[in-house]
Amino acid sequence: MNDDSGARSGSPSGKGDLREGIVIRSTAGRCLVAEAETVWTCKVRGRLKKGPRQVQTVAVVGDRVRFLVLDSDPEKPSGVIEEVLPRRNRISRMAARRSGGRTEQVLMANLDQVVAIQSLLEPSPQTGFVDRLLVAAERFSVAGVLVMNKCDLVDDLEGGAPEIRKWEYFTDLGYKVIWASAESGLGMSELTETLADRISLLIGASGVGKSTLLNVIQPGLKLRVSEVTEKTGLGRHTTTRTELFPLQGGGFIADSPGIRGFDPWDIDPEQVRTYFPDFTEGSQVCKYRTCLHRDEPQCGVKAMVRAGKIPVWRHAAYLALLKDLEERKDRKR
Ligand SMILES: Nc1nc2c(ncn2[C@@H]2O[C@H](COP(=O)(O)OP(=O)(O)O)[C@@H](O)[C@H]2O)c(=O)[nH]1
Ligand SMILES: [Mg+2]
Ligand SMILES: [Zn+2]
Repeated sequence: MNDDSGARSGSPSGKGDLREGIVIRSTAGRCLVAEAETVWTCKVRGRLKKGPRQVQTVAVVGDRVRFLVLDSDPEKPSGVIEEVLPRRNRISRMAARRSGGRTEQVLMANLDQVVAIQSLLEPSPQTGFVDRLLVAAERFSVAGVLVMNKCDLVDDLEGGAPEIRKWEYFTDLGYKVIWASAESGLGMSELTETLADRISLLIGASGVGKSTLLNVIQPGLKLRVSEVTEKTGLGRHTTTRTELFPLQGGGFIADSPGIRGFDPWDIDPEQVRTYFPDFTEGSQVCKYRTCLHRDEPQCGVKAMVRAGKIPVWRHAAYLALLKDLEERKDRKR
């Protein structure tokens, strides 16, 4: 995707060319920028780094940037980032500063979707895991996708054991659910299509088959892929940096050990109910506008649970998340 409109000097492929690419890695001194099949090593133009801003905050992973070509030698392609295009969204966490107070640390920009991966068996789905990940998707206004792997381990997939049918609830809520098996190939083309031309953050517990799935889709792709801990579904804070990996068919997979589980997403307990789209209808008739749908009287959401319109497990997942976020907030005080 060349754009010569701002180029300073002539040649279409050489020095002075202005191009557009996506930042796939950002470190203190420089960025790696993917443009078509080439990965360019780029510095950031000094004027973009006004005040205390560092390179990492000027251009983060996922940013679309315009860069000036310095060297188009395929052995060492390099350039200078001249412009960071407006971000569609950003994922950040509030990091504690030594001086006190908190500062925003942007982990990545322009995410298209959160892909929650779990297996039907071995290991069985973690309670609340998908609900949490989809809250994250709502929080950042990106699509939520659910991949149910290891379908080959279930005898009668269509026939409908209740614990399998349960996941169709998310389809009804408007999320994409992919029934998959890295073993049999089920859902692999749907998964490939879903990942194409998008920036996707994949998250799953250890053992659900993330590496195997990616290896089927693109052999040789070496990713860690965000894992959540078995016990709580919450990730640990790490400072390991985010990176994007280009897919052959276009698109990128975000590998971000810093975005595991829920830690960095900074959601207020009072806010979390707004990220359950199925609660919207019931909450209109709650007696209290500030109702957390927990112990309050005349709660429209609990009425819908009693009427069987919202599953008990879904409401329970909400309550567990609410409690977690409250405890987390207390600890931070
Ligand atoms: N039966 C079955 N096993 C699978 C499937 N996908 C992965 N596995 C197995 O599950 C185990 C964990 O897979 P792995 O990709 O390492 O999981 P990760 O920890 O999420 O990266 C391995 O023994 C895989 O062979 C699948 O679709 N069906
Ligand atoms: Mg793995
Ligand atoms: Zn309520």
